Amino acid sequence: MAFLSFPEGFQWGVATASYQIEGAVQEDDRGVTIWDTFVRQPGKVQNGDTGDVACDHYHRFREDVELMASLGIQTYRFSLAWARIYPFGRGAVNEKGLAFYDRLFDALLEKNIQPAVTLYHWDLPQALQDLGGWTNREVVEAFAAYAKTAFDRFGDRVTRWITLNEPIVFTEMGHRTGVMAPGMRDIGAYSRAIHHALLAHGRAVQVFREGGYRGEIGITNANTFYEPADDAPETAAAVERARDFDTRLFHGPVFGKGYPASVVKHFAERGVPLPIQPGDMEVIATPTDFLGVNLYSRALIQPANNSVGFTYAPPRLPLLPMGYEAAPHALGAFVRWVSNEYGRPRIYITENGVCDNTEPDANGVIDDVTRQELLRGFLAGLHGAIADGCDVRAYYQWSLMDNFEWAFGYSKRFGIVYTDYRTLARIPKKSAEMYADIIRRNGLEA
Ligand code: GCO
Repeated sequence: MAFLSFPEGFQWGVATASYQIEGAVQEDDRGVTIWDTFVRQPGKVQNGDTGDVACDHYHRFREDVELMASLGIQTYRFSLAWARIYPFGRGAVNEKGLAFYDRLFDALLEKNIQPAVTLYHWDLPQALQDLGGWTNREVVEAFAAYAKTAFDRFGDRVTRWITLNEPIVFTEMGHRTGVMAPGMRDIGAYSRAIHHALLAHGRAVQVFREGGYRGEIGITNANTFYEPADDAPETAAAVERARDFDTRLFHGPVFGKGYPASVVKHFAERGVPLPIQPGDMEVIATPTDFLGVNLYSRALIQPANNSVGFTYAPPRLPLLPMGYEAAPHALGAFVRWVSNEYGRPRIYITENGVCDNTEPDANGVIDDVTRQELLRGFLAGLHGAIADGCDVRAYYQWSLMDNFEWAFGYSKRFGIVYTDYRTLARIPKKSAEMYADIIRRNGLEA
């Protein structure tokens, strides 16, 4: 065992998102969102769970900030609920919604916790969905206006902005597979949503630059580290196709490399070309300051005779309750790959974590050994990538506390703090103690 020391100034954080923790969905004139609508459709969310109460963070945020301070958390990534600020997505701004986030920012800064703010973590105002949501180009300007309001109001206290969380997930699962809000199953809707989401990102970055706000801005994507199931050259080609349809689809345009040709062709051949208009690609490529990386696992890839030319091979590592493999090597490996692919950008690990459903034992102790073990493995890998020259400056553990895990409802626990959904008590798990220790020492034994 050696002590792996992280670079001086490396930041340690935790992450959450509005719909997953806030609750209070009807309070202070918050507007209805696509998730409020989706959770009410029978069969969409496990056990019929909703985010109506969630962790009740809206009322308990002071307690949550105290909790973070007690763990030594240095930076907190969370999202603003667009519908608290613009209940109908655009039009009249809701002062009460802004005031809630004012209170939260002030509480964080009082404890010296740096906010990192995601503008969009999937809770689109329903009024915009009624116009077609991300499939309608009009949503792009609504997003840019909302972003400007956030920069104007909070820019004195927020210096780290993330435009979108995981467009790969909300475009595909929301519009093609339908397992997330708004639950569409339409490849044309998927194609339009991809392009409009990227355009909205680019417009927000433009607004940020033009306004001369302080701080930095970037985008966060979900990533899986793809590995070939065997050594065949066809398998290596399949891995590249998987990367095209996932990472490169979103990172390519943002880094000025455009959409991968294979993806452009895929949509065009199906009669649903990406709706690119002149000038769009320049907007999307407006330079950002960092890349947000979310990573939970890896996937083994093999060639397939299907529309995309690849498929997942059977897993070989132990499975986590989410159905994917426990693959701690994936974080460092992906960071190395993405760093090389895009010219060594500054990277923040905006999410990494483990689903571990351990319940309290007879003494009320929650010894989440799987999470602790994998967390050590993820961080050891990340340390190696940094040692190799990858410019990673912060790590956010997903999540501060167990919360509403989208279509899985409350059945999946990702927190380092346990949420007792009957009493809403927060109970730090063993992993929280471990994380606090890592933060204190700016490193770990591994
Ligand atoms: C995501 C989202 C989070 C999830 C987390 C665990 O990455 O899908 O950003 O909202 O809760 O990833 O699955």
